[in-house]
Amino acid sequence: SSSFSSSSPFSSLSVDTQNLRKQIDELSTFSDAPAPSVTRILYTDKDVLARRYIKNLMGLAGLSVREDAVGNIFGRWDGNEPELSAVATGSHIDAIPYSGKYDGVVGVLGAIEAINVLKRSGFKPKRSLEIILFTSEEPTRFGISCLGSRLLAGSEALAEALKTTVDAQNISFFEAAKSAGYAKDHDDLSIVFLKEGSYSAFVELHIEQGPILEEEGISIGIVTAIAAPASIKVDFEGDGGHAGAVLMPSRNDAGLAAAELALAVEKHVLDSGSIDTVGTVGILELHPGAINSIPSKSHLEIDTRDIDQERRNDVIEKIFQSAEMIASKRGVRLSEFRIINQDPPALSHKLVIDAMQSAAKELNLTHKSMISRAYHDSLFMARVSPMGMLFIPCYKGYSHKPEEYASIKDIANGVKVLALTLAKLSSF
Ligand code: HGY
Ligand code: MN
Ligand code: MN
Ligand code: MN
Repeated sequence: SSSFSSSSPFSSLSVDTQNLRKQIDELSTFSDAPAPSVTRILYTDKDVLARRYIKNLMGLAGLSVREDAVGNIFGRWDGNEPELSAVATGSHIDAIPYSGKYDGVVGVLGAIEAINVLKRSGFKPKRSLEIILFTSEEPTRFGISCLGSRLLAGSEALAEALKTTVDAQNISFFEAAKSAGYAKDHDDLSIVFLKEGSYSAFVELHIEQGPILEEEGISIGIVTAIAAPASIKVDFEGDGGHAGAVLMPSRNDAGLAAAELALAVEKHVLDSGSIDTVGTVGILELHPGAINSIPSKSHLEIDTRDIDQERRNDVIEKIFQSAEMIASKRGVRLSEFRIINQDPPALSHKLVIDAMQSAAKELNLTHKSMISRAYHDSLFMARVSPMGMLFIPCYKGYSHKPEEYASIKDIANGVKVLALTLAKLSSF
């Protein structure tokens, strides 16, 4: 078994920051938006190029690489006792439209570099170490967040739903997956589900996507819980008509119904009694979308979260009641009110928290416990393995926009803590 003690070879953990910075920049070029923005959507050509880039780096790190039916990618370093359940780490590389180049990427490129750091230090793991690149953490193409990790965590409902899911261009999930070289001979995605006990621990390195660490000058965030996300799709339908000829009293404007519901989302969230409740209408589409035509259809997508799931569910109920009230008041039809996901929060496991804290201490890095208001693949890995997350500061907490930035120094700190955490978790 591998020896691991405080006088371990880890005092000399060295991160190849030059290479890591170059990789982050190179990966960001696989994008459907001009720099500095990044757009990288599931199964597009740019996604496939980015996947190939990561698989190559995994190979160069001496990992054995495999992919599952939906494109979750696994890079494995066999330990001295490969029959034991492995320790896993990873994140995502898909990017929502016009976003940045660090969200998810830090946890994938950083994980590969953490393996290289451990190899350079002469460490040999007892338990195998596995890096996971989760397919489609972002909800952009098929409307469901954490698609790959939900399936790994055994979501029967999602495996079923994907059989009939299409994207905005009416391309089916399976057609898109096949175009990227996946889902060849399967239409039963339960083959993606992880076997019981696949991992003894899972850790994800990620930028904070919030301002706390930078404001307080702290190097490492030890995530203790991940907030409970939910998303809802809503459609209103009215008669539409000519913007000049139809007088106001005889209108049933689907666009105004959507606008009123968006403001109702804000009201219910603000009235929840807690600053931890958030709500966003990030998508609002009007049909036919002509200045002189009264909207006959409107489509909104609502994202609402809280660290307390009861409070969040109460907000969802109030949003539904508002949608019905607005529809009847305005004489429009509420033709769809579909809750896409309504997930519980996840707690990090003490085993992983202790390993992350002692790693940060040994590296003399300031650290603090905190919750994650963003969701991550870790939210679902927590269902099948003890989970933990490491945060590093990011510029003004910016994320999901091109100004997103993390310094290579902060990234290197995260990589070192991740490397040491993996070493600890794989040694017993
Ligand atoms: O939206 C989220 O919380 C994640 O960054 N996709
Ligand atoms: Mn994101
Ligand atoms: Mn992310
Ligand atoms: Mn719709």
